[in-house]
Amino acid sequence: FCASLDAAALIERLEELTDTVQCDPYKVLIVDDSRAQATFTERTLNGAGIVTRTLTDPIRALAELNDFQPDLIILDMYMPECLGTELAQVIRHNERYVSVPIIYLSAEDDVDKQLGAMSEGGDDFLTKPVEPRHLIATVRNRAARARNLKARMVRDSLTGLYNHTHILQLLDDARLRARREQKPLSFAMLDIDHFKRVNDGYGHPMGDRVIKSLALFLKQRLRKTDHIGRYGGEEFAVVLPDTDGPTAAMVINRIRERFAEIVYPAQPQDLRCTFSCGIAELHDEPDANALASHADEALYVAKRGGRNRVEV
Ligand code: GH3
Ligand code: MG
Ligand code: MG
Ligand code: MG
Repeated sequence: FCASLDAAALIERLEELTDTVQCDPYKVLIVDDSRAQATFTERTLNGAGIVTRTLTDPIRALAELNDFQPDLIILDMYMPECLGTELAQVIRHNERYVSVPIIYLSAEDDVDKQLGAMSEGGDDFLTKPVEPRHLIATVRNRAARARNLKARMVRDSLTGLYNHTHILQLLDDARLRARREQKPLSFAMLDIDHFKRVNDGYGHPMGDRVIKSLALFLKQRLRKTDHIGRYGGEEFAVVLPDTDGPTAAMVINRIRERFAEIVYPAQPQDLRCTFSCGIAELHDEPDANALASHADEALYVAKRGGRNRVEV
């Protein structure tokens, strides 16, 4: 990157990045009290390049969902601990899993019972023994559609970054992991300085270009393991796992300096922009919101201190 960047080229690159197709293998959680049945399902799906994890004890399903993050769930109907339909309802009560496809796989051949099960949180009902190609096609189609929908739901359409809700969810996941593994975690909030002047002086489309170019700048310069979100209009949020406050400040400061060098060609004169940033390092905050409000306080200090700066 040279000091004066061509904003149009930047935005083109951003669109390329946003469009990159996800091609990780689909992940399927199988819940079945019969080991033999589960093994058959596993082998069929694994043979088609689908990754599986199996639970013979449905009680562990919720913990496993959080850990494995499956694209789809295959549920047995009759298990000693609980019915498949009961488990489906518990899963559906969790906001994060309302749209994960649930497929029942059972020897139950009474159509009324099958329809009843589908009305209680399930999407499809396959009868054992299932034709392998039928199972694979059902899983692939449902998982593909669900993944596509989820990708849209969690992203901001202007920048392709994670949206407000999702970045806070990722922050909370990262917070729990950091606590468990005794590792540092930082959360950064960025806000473009005097952005109203950009809109007022150069028009809303120029404002959008600046927002997009900062989004791309962050994507290119942060690590793959960092999560970047558009927190609000011209506000961004970054989750930095394994990173303490001073290190996060160093990283964002470098980005801040380079971002301030970008020149947006415009009339009557070229435009330059800066941002301010507040960083919070995880201590014992009970949830993501508490950590976010600490970052917000630091951001306020950065603004009060004159803008174009990073505060921890
Ligand atoms: P400060 O340095 O204190 O942050 O000043 P500011 O002007 O950036 O302050 P403020 O946060 O009040 O203004 C943000 C402006 O961003 C207001 C709103 O019109 C504009 N904005 C919000 N979302 C968008 C967007 O998607 N596109 C454009 N072009 N402007 C937006
Ligand atoms: Mg069973
Ligand atoms: Mg703002
Ligand atoms: Mg602002």
